[in-house]
Order: sequence, then structure tokens, then C-alpha cells
Amino acid sequence: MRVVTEETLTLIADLDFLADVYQGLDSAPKTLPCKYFYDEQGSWLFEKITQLKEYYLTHVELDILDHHIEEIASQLGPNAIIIEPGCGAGHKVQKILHAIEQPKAFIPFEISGEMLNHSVNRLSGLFPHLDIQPLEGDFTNEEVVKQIVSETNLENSSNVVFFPGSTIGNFSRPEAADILRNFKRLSGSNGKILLGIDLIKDRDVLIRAYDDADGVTAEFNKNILTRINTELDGNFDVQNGFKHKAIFNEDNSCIEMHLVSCKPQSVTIAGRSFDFESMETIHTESSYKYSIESISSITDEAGLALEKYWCDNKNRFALCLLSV
Ligand code: AVJ
Repeated sequence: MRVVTEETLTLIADLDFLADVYQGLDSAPKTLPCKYFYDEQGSWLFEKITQLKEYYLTHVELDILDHHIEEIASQLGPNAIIIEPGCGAGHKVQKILHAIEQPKAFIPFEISGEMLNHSVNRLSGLFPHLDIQPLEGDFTNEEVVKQIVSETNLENSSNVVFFPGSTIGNFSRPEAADILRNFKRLSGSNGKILLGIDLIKDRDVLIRAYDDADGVTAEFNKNILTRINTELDGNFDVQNGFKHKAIFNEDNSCIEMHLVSCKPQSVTIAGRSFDFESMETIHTESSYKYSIESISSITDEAGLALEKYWCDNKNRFALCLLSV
């Protein structure tokens, strides 16, 4: 085995990424963390996914928002501070900011400074009088959130934490409860959380959403290998070496995305090699699906009350209103 040389390491900008990739590929079964999907190309591919007809999640959630916006806005009340952890393109929060009376501030809360800039620029163009206060940090980290809450005095106001898109689905149930506890801290006194969850449904509908006919999701999944090649001096055969696969794990109510090795092969990453058997998989993402019952048991665990929820007429997706 070749050892990783000093020279190789100085070429690698993100050593956390390298450590996570080594750890994931040393595990059995092999895994890679889904947060690494989202470089520039990956974020663009995700935007493309949200426009696919098979990927019902985005358009159904937008429809629910449009349909019930007045009731949602009245539940959230006037003068709220809106906090959005992991802000995306901002199309959803835009609807909330339009509908509520006199939002006091908008706080996009993101780990990537680049994404934050993007979101601040877009929304300040749309809402020139809105006070926008970006926060850079990891909303999954309890210590980070505690520090922010005390430094920014958020604990003394009533805030709305907006977490749409079924992003909560990327976390296991215990992790999801921890994240909701963090959101409870952020929401302050008398605060609210508006949470988007994807509902358990027919297997075929779920699989199609994660394995679309145009192969956009396959490209999105494989992009993590391209990233490893360019950023970590890897040599994955992205085109022909691996195939995208989506399965529905019914026991866990969870969609799993995998990359399946098409042949026995060895791949080198920053000087270390990893062997793959034919058909061996890398588990790249879990996307948990909920029922109203299963989400309310998690909100209970986090000390939050599920006050109300809004669904589409086919019960595909739900927006849940939680209160402290
Ligand atoms: C951004 C986590 C909500 O799980 O549906 C889309 C990511 N993965 N297609 C999801 C994703 C494949 C998405 N989330």
C-alpha cells in the first residue's frame, strides 16, 4: 500500500472531507456522508431535481404553502424573526416573508458562506427593507446553537424556525430529535417551528422520485465521486465503474441511495487504495419518510407540540407547525 505523502496532502484543501471519505470507505458496508453532495455542481443538480415531475416533494410543498399561506401566516403572527437553517434557493421562505405581517428580521443559518451570500443577495433584492442577518455555522451542533442563542439574544424574542424540504429526512430519528431540540432553542420564548416532512407512501412513487427517467438523480449521486476525484486526487471511474441505485427500506421507512460497483475494482484516493467487490455498494444517502404519528413521537421527544399540519390532497407531503 502506498502511504499518503506530505506532497499529496498539501494539494488537498479540505482535510475534513478526506478524513470523512477515508472513514466512510473503511466502514463495512461502505458509506459517504450526503452533505458532500452539495458543491457548486451538486447544488445545481439538486435544483434540477426539484424541477423534475417525479420529484413531487418540492412542487407539492410549494402548493401546500400557496394554498394555506394565510392560515400559516396568521399562526406565525406579526413581527416574527424568521430563521432558516440550511437555506436553499429561498423560494419557499419568500412566500412566508411576503405573507406575514412586518417580519422583524430574516436570519439564514448556513455552514457554507457561499450559500449564505447567495441567499442574502437574492432576498435583499426582493425585500429591500428587510433586516437580514446571516449566521454562519452548523445548526446540527448543540454547542454552536447554544452559543449563538446567548450571543444574539434570540432567547428573548419569539422566532419562527423554518425548515422545509424534508431536509430533516436526511437525519436518523435520534439525530432528528436532537436537531429539533436545537430549533427549540433558536425559536426563543413562545416560538414556533414550521417543518416540512415527506410522508410514507407507495413504494413506486418514492423510487421514481429518487431514480428519475432522465437520470438527473443518478448524476447527482455520482457527483460525489467526481468531487473526490477532483478535490481529493481520486481515480473513480465515474462513468462506467458505478451505478446509481435507490431502494426503499420499508423497516426504517427510508429511501436509501447507493452507488453500486459494476465490477471488482480498486480505487485510489490521495494515495490510499480501496477495494470494491462486484455489486458492492457505497451507501450515500438516507431520506427518512414519516407519518403524522411517527413525527409527533419525535417532536414529543424534543419537548415540542405538534399543533397543526397541512397536507396536499394525496397526502404526499406535510407542513407541520410545532410550538414550544
Ligand atoms: C434535500 C435531503 C430533502 O432527501 O429528498 C433528492 C435530497 N436526494 N434526491 C431528499 C435528494 C436525492 C433531498 N433532501
